[in-house]
Amino acid sequence: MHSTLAKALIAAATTAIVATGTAKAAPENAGPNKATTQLPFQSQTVARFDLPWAIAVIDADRLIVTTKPGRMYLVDHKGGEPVEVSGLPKVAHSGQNGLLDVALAPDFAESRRIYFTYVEPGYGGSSLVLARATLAEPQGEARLDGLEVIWRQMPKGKGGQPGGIIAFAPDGKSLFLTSGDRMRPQTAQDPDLALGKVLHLTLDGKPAPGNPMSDAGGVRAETWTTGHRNPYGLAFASDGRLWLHEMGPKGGDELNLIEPGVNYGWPEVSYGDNYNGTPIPKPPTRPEFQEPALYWTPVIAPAGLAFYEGDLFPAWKGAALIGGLKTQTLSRVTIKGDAAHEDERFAMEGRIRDVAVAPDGAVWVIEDASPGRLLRLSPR
Ligand SMILES: [Ca+2]
Repeated sequence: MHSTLAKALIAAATTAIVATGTAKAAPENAGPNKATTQLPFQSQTVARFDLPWAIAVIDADRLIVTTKPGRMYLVDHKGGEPVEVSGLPKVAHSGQNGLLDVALAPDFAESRRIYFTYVEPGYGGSSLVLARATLAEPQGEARLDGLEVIWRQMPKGKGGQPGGIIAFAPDGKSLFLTSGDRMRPQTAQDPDLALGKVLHLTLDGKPAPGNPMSDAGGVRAETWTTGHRNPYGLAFASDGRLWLHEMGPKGGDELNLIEPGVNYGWPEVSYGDNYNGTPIPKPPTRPEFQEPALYWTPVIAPAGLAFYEGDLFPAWKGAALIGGLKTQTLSRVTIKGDAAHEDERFAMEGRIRDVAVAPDGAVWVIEDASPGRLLRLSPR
């Protein structure tokens, strides 16, 4: 290209980026980070479960644990054995599918209501569903009352990578739900399929008012963001911004800042490539898609996301804690503006499936294994 023309084009492009105000720093690849075995915490094994999937903290001592095969437990780490919760629905447990996330309703202290996700069996395949129920604890027992499915992925179909993470809005008036691509990549770009999306729903599972396509009806009215692969982490930071991580294919795990109406590019662009080796265009080649804030190549297989605001680990305040299934690690990621940096990666002894922070500042993690341990992390 003629050098004068090239300079003019670069100047024009620079002007355009500055003018739109959307210029963002190139994402950082956290891949080469090595896990440290110099751990600032001790791990207390509180219980063991068959394939635990998610944890929800009730208070400093008590948690709810789900297992992928379809069981739910109440745990009191100062009490006895975990108490199994009865009244669970039948789940389609196979591969990555099964009983998934659990979260306390914003008014749990009064209502005792919980929300949870699972893969529901049916003709022609299965579907991700969002359900809610009331947790009753009569005389040392535990059961779900008033179970209702409030959102259902339709049509049913095959495939893993269900997503299924629940995050309530900071005002407690709506919720966000991740939906994976069920191993059918092109669905993530189909605006009429609730696959590869983040949905924004009312507490009754209906499209939340004010969504980017709220007038369009159907799946479009439920959709907050588009173009995700398999998001197993979704959480609000203390500043009220929503963050998500998702597993890439061969390379290209992502941490994304979630903003309404944005398309995050899967499967059109990725810092990873297909498992069969065929390349996928890199995000800078398609500026209409939002780049991640951070990506991991090689992958960590991120699972579980919690922002640390406790007092036991003062150096971690405001950081995102992210489990790694493949790397058997716990990552501490610092966020500054729209950029993210993986500050530390702690070597754990198993595949970390979920992370939570208790009100006393302790960090809780579970392992993806059978048996998989529930661990309470506190300073050495
Ligand atoms: Ca992406």
